[in-house]
Amino acid sequence: MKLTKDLLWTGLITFFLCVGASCENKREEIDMPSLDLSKEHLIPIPSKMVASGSSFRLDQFTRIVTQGDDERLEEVASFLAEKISQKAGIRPEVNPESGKEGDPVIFFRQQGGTSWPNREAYRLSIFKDSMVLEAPSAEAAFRGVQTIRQLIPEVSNDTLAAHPIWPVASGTVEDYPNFGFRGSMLDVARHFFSVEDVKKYIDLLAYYKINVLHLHLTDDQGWRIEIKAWPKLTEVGGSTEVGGEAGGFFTQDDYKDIVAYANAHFMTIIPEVDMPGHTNAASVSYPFLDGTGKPLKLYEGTRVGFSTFDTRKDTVYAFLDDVVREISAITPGPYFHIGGDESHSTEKDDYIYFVNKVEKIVQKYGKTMIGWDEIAQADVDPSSIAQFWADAENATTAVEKGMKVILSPAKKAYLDMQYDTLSKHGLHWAAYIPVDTAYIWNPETYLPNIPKDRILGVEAPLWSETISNMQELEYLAFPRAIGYAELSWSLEENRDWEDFRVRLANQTPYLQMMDVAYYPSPRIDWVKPPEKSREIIKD
Ligand code: TNX
Repeated sequence: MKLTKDLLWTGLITFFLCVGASCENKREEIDMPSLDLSKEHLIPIPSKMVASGSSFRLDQFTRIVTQGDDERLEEVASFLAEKISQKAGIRPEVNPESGKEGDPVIFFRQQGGTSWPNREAYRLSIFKDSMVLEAPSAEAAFRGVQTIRQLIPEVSNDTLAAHPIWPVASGTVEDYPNFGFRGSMLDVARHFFSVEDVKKYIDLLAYYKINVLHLHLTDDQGWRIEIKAWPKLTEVGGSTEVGGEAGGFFTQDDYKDIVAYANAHFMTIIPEVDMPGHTNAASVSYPFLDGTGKPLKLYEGTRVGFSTFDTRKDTVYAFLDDVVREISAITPGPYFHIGGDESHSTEKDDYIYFVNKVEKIVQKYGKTMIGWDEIAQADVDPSSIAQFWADAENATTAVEKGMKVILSPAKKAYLDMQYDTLSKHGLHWAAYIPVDTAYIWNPETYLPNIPKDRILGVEAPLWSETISNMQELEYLAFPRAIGYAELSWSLEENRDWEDFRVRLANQTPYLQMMDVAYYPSPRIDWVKPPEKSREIIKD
């Protein structure tokens, strides 16, 4: 049944490519090598793979053809063409006018229907002369494209034909994510990171099918997002950072640029404005916001819990209305994160009053509220989401209130925890998290009393008290973020540390190509990337 369908598609593709073109001069038959798809080093590991023992010929004659009404399908095809060109130096044409029979084709076929396991599911069928990526949408096809990228070898084979060929193992991949929410968080408040830095982080995460980037935009040490109605937030509040360096902030245009870049990677940006605690930078900029009554000055240290908004002042909520409105207007994603953690200087009843009021503001601007797990103590709406980081009781309370939970257990998923006592950067208040500890846990059973359908997904936060540049960021995030990608995408029955270890060891060519300063954990037998065999010849 399956085979017949595949044959039909290969025939259809050939027909499509021959229309309007000369199909007479068939190319020489190239004997493609036998490759084993099941031995490829894919991360996250797909739901199902069946190898067929041959290989697809990727070369300078390869074209990409799309079929479907999702207007972004061709954009996804062009994304793949661009990535192939960066890796191999050949750029497949997308939807060319014509093609020659026998030339290899990568076919993107949008297929609706309800038989897909979920929204991001895709099927990739790889034959000798064609590769067929079937998916219900451009978004799902984008996830499949990451699989294709990972299957393309680093170096070409120069002996199969007169021109270089990148053989891709043949067979079928049927894949879908276990969780629809697969995220990381970047703290740009403790130390500021530039638009370019954030874009590189997006590139790296998207390659491993992560689809959410949560930006921690404000904290005691810095306010990093322009609010037009309140310019001092960034002029004053954005002027420093931990250690006293210059700080910085995103203009609204910068933020839009990040959002657009994330969108091009089918990634949702979640903005966080942390409150009512973690608000020193805001209160120094506009002292009427302050609820501590203590002298205010810019803060360059790393303590937490000393600041709070004045939760009983109407002007504070008028201010927050502007902030939530302006940020929501430039955030296409459905979420607004209000922080809500470690408000040690806010009285409990003030805290509850505050979260209740801010939830209404967030809803007024059409967003779903997310907060760190403490927000479950307020009278939160079931549509709001709690992000578990430390207190299992709060997570249970959230679920009792009908809320969904994002899992970010500090002991397992905090990217800012040191790997071990020798780690150059990071903290260890929650744990030391070596690469295996980060991988070996099950999000579905980590917390008792939380059924799977209450878990939105997994997010690995990267707090930035101890990191101030991209190399340091990469040292903490990689390779662990790659493990979290697998933990949130792949099914538990397919996850295995020993197997992951080997696949992770083989990420070196990609990490090296991307110039990632990853932590070379001694628990991984890192593979030395192959040398490029010769200059790539373009036709
Ligand atoms: C706790 S996790 C915090 C952050 C710190 C982090 C450092 C959370 C919601 N709050 O303010 O940066 O620990 O690991």
